[in-house]
Amino acid sequence: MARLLVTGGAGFIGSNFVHHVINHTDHHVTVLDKLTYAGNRASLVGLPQSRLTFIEGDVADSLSTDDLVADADAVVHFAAESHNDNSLNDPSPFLQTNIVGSFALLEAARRHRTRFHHVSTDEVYGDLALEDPMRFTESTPYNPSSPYSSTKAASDLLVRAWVRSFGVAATISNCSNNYGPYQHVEKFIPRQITNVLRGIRPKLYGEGRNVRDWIHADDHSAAVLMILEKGRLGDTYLIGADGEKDNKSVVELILHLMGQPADAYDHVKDRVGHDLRYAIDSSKLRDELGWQPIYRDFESGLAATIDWYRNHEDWWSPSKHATEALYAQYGQ
Ligand code: NAD
Ligand code: TDX
Repeated sequence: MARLLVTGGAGFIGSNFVHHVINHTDHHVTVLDKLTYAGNRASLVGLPQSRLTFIEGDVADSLSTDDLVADADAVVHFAAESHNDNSLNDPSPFLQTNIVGSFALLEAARRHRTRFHHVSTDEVYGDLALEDPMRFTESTPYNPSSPYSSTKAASDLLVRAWVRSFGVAATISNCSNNYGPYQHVEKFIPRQITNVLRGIRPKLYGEGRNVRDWIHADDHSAAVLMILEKGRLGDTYLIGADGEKDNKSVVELILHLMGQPADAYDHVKDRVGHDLRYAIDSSKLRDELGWQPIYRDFESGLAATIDWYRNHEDWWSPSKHATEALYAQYGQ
């Protein structure tokens, strides 16, 4: 049995990963999470106490994280400030957590020779034109657009440097847009679902032509676990499930699945510097490690996600009002 330290395990993808690990392995999980506005202990409720330890703390606090990294067989690093819109309004916490926090963890992994996996995003590669047949691969040059994606690019580069300079046993994964349960209501899909549940019209940035490559969070979790167990040290793996959709189509599908008219949404102010399109070629992960997504049908995955939000209003309701108040402040 291995001992995993999962940073950001009370967030969206981190909590899905903890559920996945507990359900599919016999590893023990220690979650280290600062419980920012995006962290929620309720996302870990129901998991067996014997398999899970929760520590509230900051990844950038190197004194308190050192022992946790020393005690772990592997660190899976999800903790981050993750929302592009927030990074445009106040970049500072993004630099602190995504760069200084990753640096502190890498130093601890170096000291204790702990296996390290860094969870990152396809946004480090910038964006693609709508009509471009190309997709991102592991050799696409870095070209991030937002404060968020530039801090994720910076932390990827720190990991690469710590591998090469200090021999840290690390891997990196860059994944596309996730959807599924436990995602904060600030993000596109849960925002629109919970808007409809509250009788508020969904909000589409600009014309809604921007394309995102959707993957279910549980498929992301399975890929991260596989890279942790079988990935080549020092390597980067792209994770994606061939799920390209433009935002307008996603809003229309949510409205359709929730029994609303197709045009019952508002166009609002576009995001500054809004990336046009992300698309992942995950051949390396599929060919070398044998990973395959299980959620291949976006419509049924989305319908299950809508059901989850419908049945878990107690989970999302406490964040909804403040989130919409913040969007209203920025005209979105
Ligand atoms: P999230 O915002 O839902 O969760 C982030 C978690 O990290 C929260 O629980 C928060 O409390 C915690 N956290 C924040 N700062 C911390 C700190 N200083 N110390 C300890 N914990 C801290 O984010 P998410 O969407 O689950 O993303 C998780 C990771 O996956 C991020 O690294 C993100 O860049 C990456 N990623 C996300 C997506 C996506 O679609 N959401 C896609 C690809 C990669
Ligand atoms: O209300 C909205 N209306 C809208 O049209 C919101 C919140 C978003 N959008 C658009 C912006 C994007 O084109 O929807 C798309 C998705 O937006 P987000 O959910 O904010 O995700 P994105 O900016 O694409 O980034 C996400 O995927 C990559 C995650 O938040 C990142 O953490 C991850 O790295």
